[in-house]
Amino acid sequence: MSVNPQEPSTKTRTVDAVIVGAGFSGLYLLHKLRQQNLTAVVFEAGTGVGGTWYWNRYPGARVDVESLAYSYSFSEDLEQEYPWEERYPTQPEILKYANHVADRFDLRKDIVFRTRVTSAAWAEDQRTWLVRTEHEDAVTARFLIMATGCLSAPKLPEVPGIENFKGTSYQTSRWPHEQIDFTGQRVGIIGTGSSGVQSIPVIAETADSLTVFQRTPSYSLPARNRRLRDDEIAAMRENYRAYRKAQRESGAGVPVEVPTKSALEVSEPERNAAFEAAWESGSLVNLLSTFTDFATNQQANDTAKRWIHGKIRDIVQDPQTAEDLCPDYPVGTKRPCLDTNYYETFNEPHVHLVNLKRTPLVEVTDKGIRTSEQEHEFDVIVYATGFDAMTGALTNVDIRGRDGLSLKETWSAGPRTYLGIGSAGFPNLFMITGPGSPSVLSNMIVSIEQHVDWVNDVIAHLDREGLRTIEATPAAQDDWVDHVNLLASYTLYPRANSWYMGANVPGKTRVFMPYCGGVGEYRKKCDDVAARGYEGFELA
Ligand code: N01
Repeated sequence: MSVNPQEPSTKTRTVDAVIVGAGFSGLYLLHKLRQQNLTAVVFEAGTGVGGTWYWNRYPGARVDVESLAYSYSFSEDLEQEYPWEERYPTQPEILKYANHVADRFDLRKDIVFRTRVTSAAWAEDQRTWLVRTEHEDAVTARFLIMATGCLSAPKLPEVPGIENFKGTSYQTSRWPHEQIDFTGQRVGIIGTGSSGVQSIPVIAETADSLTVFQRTPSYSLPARNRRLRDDEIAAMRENYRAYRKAQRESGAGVPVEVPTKSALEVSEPERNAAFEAAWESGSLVNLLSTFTDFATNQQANDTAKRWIHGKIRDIVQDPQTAEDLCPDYPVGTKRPCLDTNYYETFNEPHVHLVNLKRTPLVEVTDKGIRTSEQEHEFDVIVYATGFDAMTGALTNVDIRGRDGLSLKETWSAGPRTYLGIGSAGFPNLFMITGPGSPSVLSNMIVSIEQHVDWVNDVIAHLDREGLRTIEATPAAQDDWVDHVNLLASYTLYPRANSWYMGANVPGKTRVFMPYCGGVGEYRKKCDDVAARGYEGFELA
């Protein structure tokens, strides 16, 4: 089936699978399904491929996993030939890679761009999905595969007056395609998660003034980014198969030395040396795996917290600003950041920090931002205020399963999935890196490839066996949700108001959404389920 990407068609048609999203998941899915001689159409809201890396074009945007590890493993030729340039590639470099993959595997002809999927309804008599788009496309498909990403439904701050601002506003996750010049501009930015932490130093380089509105500070490590050396690229290429195996068996999709000691059983100098080594390495996983009990024991975690506070106080000259930048929740329970000159930027005389815990946001005015203390006037406001994570992109589509069951309503008290792949009541619906899978706690590409391979295998199995449908059983789903919650309850994760918990979206039920048992364990579970004839799923 061929669709001209520039001219979204309005004809009703039938394919084996509708894929929603042309990011790293959607691209690989399309490639895999085609290899099975299945027909698929991908609907993509953007004008190009790349998903996260298409939308998040803000200054300073980079990935926090190293390029040689944050890349597809399915094609050895691609792996051997792709010329990565930097340790932590920039957004343009990653987008170039996504485009290269789309061209190399001739994927574009089955992608309909500029087209958002609005609804999908299961037709029991046909045992197919009817998928509709904003352009009135209607496609019938045996399988609906949501490759919509975990951080793709953006949210603005819940303050009145955003529309009243007379200057220019930008949202980090909806950044314009052209270069923005901040020279001579008074800029205000709301949000200090990864997007804020990465963009603040770059915006500060040219802005006349930059005022940072912080509700919750982040823990951030210096990325120590650099150009890759030829010898390290060659060494990785030589060793890629073994490295990929180690990735798949690891905790977070990035192989690291597994810690053997508690933070509380070593001397303070030994502990501090371990933290210093992680800080110097410029790697988040190194920090998070310094000790065995970092994620589970408050006292152990406090040692890291105090140590990082010391670093912040060493770097930031103004004592009040330094205190305001010190987080008080356990390290790692909100996603930590990797930065280049983040804390240093607050030593610049034209950069100011506003602590919203002391002086909350009141409104956006025509001139700028008003807190409980004063009105700040700006030419530009940047919103780095995050996403309705993990569920937003799924529930934004009106998905109706058996008997008109609404996914959004079914998940109103928190997402319910089996393995983060399927959901009871929604036959032949697959989620790539859905809630209940390791997803955001891992190197996303490792998790994406695992889900795509698993989904592809189960579709092949159904076809081989002459079966039409697969659906999670309510019992298996309940057990899985309980298991995911139980694992989270052993950790410190639930102690922070994070987007992992849905705490950043007012009214969203608080539940820890990802599976925190590690990608290696998770993969074993998925393989085991498949080996037992897709145990926990009903096949018919
Ligand atoms: O979003 P966030 P993000 N009033 O939700 C604040 C990945 N990522 O786009 O923490 C005032 O982390 C909010 O405050 P609080 C990565 O997984 C990766 O930065 O809710 N402030 C917070 O400070 C990351 O974790 C990379 O109290 C408000 C900020 O806005 C995830 O994406 C780069 C507010 C939002 O931070 C999301 O990151 C970028 C309000 N009403 C992103 N509402 C890399 O790979 C929100 N905030 C490096």
